[in-house]
Amino acid sequence: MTAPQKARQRAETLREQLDRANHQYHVLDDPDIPDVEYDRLFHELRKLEEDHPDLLLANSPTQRVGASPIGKFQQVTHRVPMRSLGNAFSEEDVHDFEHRLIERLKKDHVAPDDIEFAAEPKLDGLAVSISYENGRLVRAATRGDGSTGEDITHNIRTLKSVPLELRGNDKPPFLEVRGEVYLPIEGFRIMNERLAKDGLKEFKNPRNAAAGSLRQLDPKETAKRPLTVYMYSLGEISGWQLPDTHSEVMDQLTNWGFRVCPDNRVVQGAEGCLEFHQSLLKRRDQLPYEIDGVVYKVNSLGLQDSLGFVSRAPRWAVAHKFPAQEEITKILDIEFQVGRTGALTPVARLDPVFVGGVTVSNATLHNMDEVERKDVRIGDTVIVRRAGDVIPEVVSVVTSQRPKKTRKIVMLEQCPECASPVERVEGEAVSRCTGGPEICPAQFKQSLWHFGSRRALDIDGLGDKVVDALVDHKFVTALDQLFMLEQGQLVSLERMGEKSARKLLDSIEKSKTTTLARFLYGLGIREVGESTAATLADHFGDLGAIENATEQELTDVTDVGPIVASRILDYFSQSSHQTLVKELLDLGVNWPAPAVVGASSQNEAISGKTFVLTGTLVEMKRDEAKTKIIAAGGKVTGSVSRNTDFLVAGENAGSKLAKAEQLGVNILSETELLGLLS
Ligand code: D41
Repeated sequence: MTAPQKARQRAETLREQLDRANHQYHVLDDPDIPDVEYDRLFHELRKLEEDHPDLLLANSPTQRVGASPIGKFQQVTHRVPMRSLGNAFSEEDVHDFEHRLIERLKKDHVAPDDIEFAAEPKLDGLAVSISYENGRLVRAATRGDGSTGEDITHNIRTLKSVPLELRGNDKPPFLEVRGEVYLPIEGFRIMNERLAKDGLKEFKNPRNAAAGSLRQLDPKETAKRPLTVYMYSLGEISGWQLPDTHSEVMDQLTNWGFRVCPDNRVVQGAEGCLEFHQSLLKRRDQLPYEIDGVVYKVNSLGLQDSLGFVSRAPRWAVAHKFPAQEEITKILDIEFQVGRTGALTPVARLDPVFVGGVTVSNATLHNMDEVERKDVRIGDTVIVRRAGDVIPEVVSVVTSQRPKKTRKIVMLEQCPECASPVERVEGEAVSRCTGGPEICPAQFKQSLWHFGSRRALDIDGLGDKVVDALVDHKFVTALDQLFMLEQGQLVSLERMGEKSARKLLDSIEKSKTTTLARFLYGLGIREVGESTAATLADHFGDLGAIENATEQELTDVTDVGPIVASRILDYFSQSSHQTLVKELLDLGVNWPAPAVVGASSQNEAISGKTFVLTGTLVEMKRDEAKTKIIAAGGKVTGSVSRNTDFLVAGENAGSKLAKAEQLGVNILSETELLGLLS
């Protein structure tokens, strides 16, 4: 072989290897070579192409960011229009949708008993069209108004999840695919972090960030953004035999090397659609991408043809929206809520608004730094967000709608609950009531509620209403008095019958037998959260040792730094706390003595190992599993990393499972976990 022949062959091999590595990494989320190896191959190819310019091909992996900035975007006409989607907002709308389909198909004498649907998450990104001639990417365009979009070929080429060259053998002479370009939530977070660090304006949401990234005139800018894409339909196509169903088309797109959403499902009838909607709505906050609903498409392409289009939307598809997570409303007033540690949180009283599926009339402003950063004032029109079960928050002010008269928000000088002075420690974002739970009823109520909460003493029936009543009636003025309550006192409370009083007393009695970790956590020592409490309990084994520990002994414990240590020392140095703890023990609060170190209660399979729990567990609640793992000497964390020893995957496990697989973390089923625990 001559030298130029050799170079040509080497370049070809390198291109194949790089394309394959790209596909593994960006489409399958399953990298199979290390980054450094990719870089080596990439640089070798680039060098070869520099030395032999005749070897350079337009679709070489080195040419993704080849183009220079353009002056403006060219217009592109979609020969097959990009349709829009009709909307459904309720279950009834979905049943109506199915009903319309059946009626229409009956007329054509093709009505099936039960219609099969392809159900897909509806990504909140930007619709694009990408065209291939003889397997090569030639053009990409935005959806625009559906008939004309903008040419964004140079930007789309920078997305490594988009093949420049179709994979496989069965390549049509012409193929147009359509999909949604979006920013994964993690990518959005990283991008905003970078912008903030550079003192630049952050993007409001992943959708805006994706749109802004695609509309860059310089592809080098687009290449810096972690954009990706899921394909969801075909556009124009020639010289290729269509399969029978949409889901088969999606399978073929996967074969050609495109990314297709792994959460797509084929379901039966409106009922199947609604189940899909519900299960995805539940998982909404765990998904690695943002969605604003789901899309149902009649799966049979033959039926799609019979149904056709009405104005600009197909009759055979509908978008079933999720409740909006953001809404606009007005701030009527600001109040300050006093938390367990005295922190004063500014809370906006809102003109009630339906958002995230419920009516919201209060939203947190977090702290005064946030109030200033967002420049929120009373009277302002604001965007309120309620995502999942998170407390609703004020996101930003709609400054264009600011009335002439607004009132600035100022921190109080006195606690609204007990009139003690409010202080703000230098360098901290929060202001605090200095009264403490002994003086401030708000702090005491929160402490009491915390003491009885699920992860502390777990007292069933001690909700915030009952806590308020007990404190307001002065039945409980210190934690220990909880254990002196009597039936007569309880039934004298509003909305408390004989039966619920009995039940509450029973669960208070039951809560006396607990664990050292729960008890410590329940005391509500600042900076001592659930996991620190567990570590302390584990390390010291008994309460006396913790009460009498020196600073040195405390900081010797993993994860306990000087601040946490000083909070613990501070807490137990107060005589009121010493008395309280003694009282609680005298009243019968108890926990099993610690196992002797090295004795048989340590579970070897679990002790010292780090676990992550994901998905729905069937046999036990996640909390329960967590408690058991910790009790067996293991650790439970929230996210998968190289330090994770086991991922326990329940039903519908999602991104954490994928990540664990990628990192080669051991994966356990719930049954296997139970096996280890027993
Ligand atoms: O995920 C999406 N955003 C999505 C959008 C999807 N999964 N499927 C879609 N299917 C269509 C039809 C049925 C018209 C092929 C769509 C869209 N359209 C769409 N995106 C923007 C406007 C319409």
